[in-house]
Amino acid sequence: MDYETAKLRAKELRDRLNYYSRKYYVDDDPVVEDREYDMLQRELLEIETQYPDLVAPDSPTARVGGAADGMFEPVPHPVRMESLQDAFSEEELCDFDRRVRESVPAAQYVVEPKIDGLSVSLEYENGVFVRGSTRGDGDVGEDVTANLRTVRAIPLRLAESVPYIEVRGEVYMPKAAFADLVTAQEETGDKPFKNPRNAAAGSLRQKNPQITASRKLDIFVFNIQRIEGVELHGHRQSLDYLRTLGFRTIPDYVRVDTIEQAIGRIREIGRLRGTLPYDIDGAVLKVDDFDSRTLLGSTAKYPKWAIAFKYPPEEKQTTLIDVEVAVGRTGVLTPTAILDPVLLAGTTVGRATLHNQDFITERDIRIGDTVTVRKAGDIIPEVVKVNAHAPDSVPYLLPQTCPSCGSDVLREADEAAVRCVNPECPAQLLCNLIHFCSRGGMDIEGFGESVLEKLVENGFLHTAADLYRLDAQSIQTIEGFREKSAANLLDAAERSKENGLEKLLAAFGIRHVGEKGAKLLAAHFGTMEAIQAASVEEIAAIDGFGGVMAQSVYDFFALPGTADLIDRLRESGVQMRAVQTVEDQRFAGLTFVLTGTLPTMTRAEASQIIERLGGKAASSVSKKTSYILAGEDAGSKLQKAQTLGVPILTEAEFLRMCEQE
Ligand code: 0OX
Repeated sequence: MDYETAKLRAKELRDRLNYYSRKYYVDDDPVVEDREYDMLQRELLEIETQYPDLVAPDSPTARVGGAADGMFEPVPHPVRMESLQDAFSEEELCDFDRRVRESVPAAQYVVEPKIDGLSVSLEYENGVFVRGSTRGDGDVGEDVTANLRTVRAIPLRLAESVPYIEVRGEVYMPKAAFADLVTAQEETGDKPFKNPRNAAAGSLRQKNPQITASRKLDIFVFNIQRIEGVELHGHRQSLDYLRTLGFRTIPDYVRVDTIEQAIGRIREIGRLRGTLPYDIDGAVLKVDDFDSRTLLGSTAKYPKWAIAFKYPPEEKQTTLIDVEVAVGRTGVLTPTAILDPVLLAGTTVGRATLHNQDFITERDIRIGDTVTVRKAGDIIPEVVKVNAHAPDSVPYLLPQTCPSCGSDVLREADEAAVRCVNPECPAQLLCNLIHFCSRGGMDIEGFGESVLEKLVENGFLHTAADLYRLDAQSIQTIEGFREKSAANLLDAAERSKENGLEKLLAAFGIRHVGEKGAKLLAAHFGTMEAIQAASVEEIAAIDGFGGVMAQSVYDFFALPGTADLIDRLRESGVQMRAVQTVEDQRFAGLTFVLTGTLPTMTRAEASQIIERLGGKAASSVSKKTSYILAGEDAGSKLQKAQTLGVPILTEAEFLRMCEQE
């Protein structure tokens, strides 16, 4: 690749990886398969190795993992929580072995499964659990002690009173617990987690430990980071010792003498993968002997004595029997392949997403085709390719009319999605109602999918405004509802009337406007009337709003049914003023990055002040950062800020900026 092409590609890769990484670590909402991320990251690394001057300060290759975002107290890791180098083929494992044997000719390895959860550190003083933290970027993590205390498998007191020990393990959510959680989330209309790893991460980074406690997390411990008063010589020995202390240690590990045996074991773990009660995303190969590890040492990021083998996503061939088209809340027609069921990565797969018309056309997927389906780390299977078309088949086209209401569908020029634009479409109505009542919307307890479905079916709900006009008698016509349960539903609806403008706007589910956008809208305009009267330009002037968002808000309020919906909600007593208007916006347009320990306040408190004054608290430093607020032991972020010339504030200077004039 020539320099100019490499430069362009590196920029594209950096932007994509940074976006994916933010979705994964900050929003707990991954948008690509882990393997795709790994592959893109590797491509970027290769370009950067070939052209070192293309290494940019914001390169995702320079970062190990999820940077802290100030929600929890920072915890430095004196012994770095290193990440693992990846291998995607057996050949790469042999290369690793060759490198190891140059320094340690008789190396023995331990092979263990690689649990797909999140790494944590647990510290014990005199045998008592005193602190638990996330890995963060490897040097500094976040204090999640209260949440980790709720994980039953973590001993709060060890069987032996060692003066000091810090161990590392992987917190994960068993597959069964994940399935139950998703079912419950679907019932309550909450956005379900995409995979067990995400569910574990979301559960651990909760402000309320009671929520973490309800999530059935588990842990496997696999490393001693620091220890006082005990001497250990090898990995296997240390795992045995950890078990005697009362830890749940990494299961199914074996010690081998050669790379061939290691590969054999790795293949075996790969075959077992689907039958395990937890997700694994690979297998780890580690040199057993500690002196040999010291001899091999580490690079800036990872130890040279260990490597992670990542399994290719499992693929199977099957027949695509039919295509089912559903209509979502925003009217988007989503095609799903109905498959002849196949066993894939431990579960029977009978459906796979087809995303949209472009996806189908690019692969020329037709009904009756023999297709390859894949299920990687994620839960949703996908059609990878067509192996053979069915005889006499024709290219598949999404219907031209809505499968729910029969209206014509539309495809906007710059969009992949085909949508039904009939605001009264019943399929959309149900999805809209589910969203309206969900936690992210008006948070009306009891109005889950099945209850709403019955209310719609029985003709009690035609718009969200009807939720506030229900009576106990109508509800009791639904099977399973008695006086008390009907009254509970009505109470919940009544209570939600006081939620305020912000929740109501979020409940409308305006395209491109999530909870954050609703908050900004409410804070900026203060009343529903003001928003209804606003022009696109006035809406676009809100800091944090883009043109697409503004247009979408404007379009929503211009829809024929919107004014009527709002009037009817108002008549029922639904409150439409912003609960709290932001008056002082002195930090509007400014982005702050917090790092290190501040003398008097926590980072969460500082973030709250910044946001209250209209600013943004971000997790990583870039050219767009306005200020870095640095406390004691500020690490790499401070260095990066210095290189980029970002102004650095002490807490005292920051507080001065916040003072009332
Ligand atoms: C896992 C896992 C993660 C110790 C030194 C570098 C990585 N997810 O199951 N990490 C490690 O090892 C650390 N082992 C594992 N089994």
